[in-house]
Amino acid sequence: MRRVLLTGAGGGIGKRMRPALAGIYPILRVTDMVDLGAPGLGEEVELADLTRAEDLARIVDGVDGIIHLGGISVEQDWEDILRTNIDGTYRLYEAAYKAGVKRIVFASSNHAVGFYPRGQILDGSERPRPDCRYGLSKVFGEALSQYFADNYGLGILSIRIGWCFEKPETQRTLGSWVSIRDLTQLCRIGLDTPDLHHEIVFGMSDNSRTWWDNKTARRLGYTPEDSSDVWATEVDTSGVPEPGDKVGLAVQGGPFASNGYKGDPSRVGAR
Ligand code: 15L
Repeated sequence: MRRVLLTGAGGGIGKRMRPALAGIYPILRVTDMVDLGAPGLGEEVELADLTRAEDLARIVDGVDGIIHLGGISVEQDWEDILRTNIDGTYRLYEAAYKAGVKRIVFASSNHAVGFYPRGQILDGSERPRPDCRYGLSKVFGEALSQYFADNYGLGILSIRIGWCFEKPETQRTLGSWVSIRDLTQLCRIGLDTPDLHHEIVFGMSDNSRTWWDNKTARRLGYTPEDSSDVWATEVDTSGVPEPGDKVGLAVQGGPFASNGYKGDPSRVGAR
């Protein structure tokens, strides 16, 4: 990999991953719609709107691999999700293929499978169960990744990212927490592993209390350096109350599954 493109570089994860990627690849091209400041050593900065074809063609030009963090990262109206996460991601992949990009790391989310009950162990081979429109767009992105691997020969890693903030605050996020260092390691695995087709892994650190078996990530060489275990006692004794309604508290997606839920909450545990 000579030139790597980081989309969403001005977002919550992007801002922290940008310095973590500094100096790893000869050129890091960072892009977002918001001001990203001056380029650092070995960096190129591009302002771009991922829903504009001309911007897409410009940012993928000369790129070997993409870490695609850009887009909407929470639940939103269908029109916005459709334009940015679904249509925008498809068009980015299409532009990437045309430009000869070989690798993509797709920032999927645990909300692609957020309607699985808490306690059920997932390993990435299960059927999707999105918990909201945002989660549905991540299911689309995983399917898109499979299609571009199968049909166009790109190597793609979909990472179902958990809770990538400084530290976990609830029982749910103790299970899903990932440090920026570990998430960056996973992205590098996606860019650098030889002969990658398409794999789905969980973006989590080495957490003991989790509902995810990250065996595919381990097979690809992932050795997380951080763990939410160091905050377990703090969360047990003084963590914030678990947010969400009855449905959210029953399923892995938590409050994302609560938003706009129209069904019968008593059925969730049974499914
Ligand atoms: C996500 O996908 C979101 O982008 C992030 O903001 C968190 O809320 C996280 O999931 C979560 O599962 O809580």
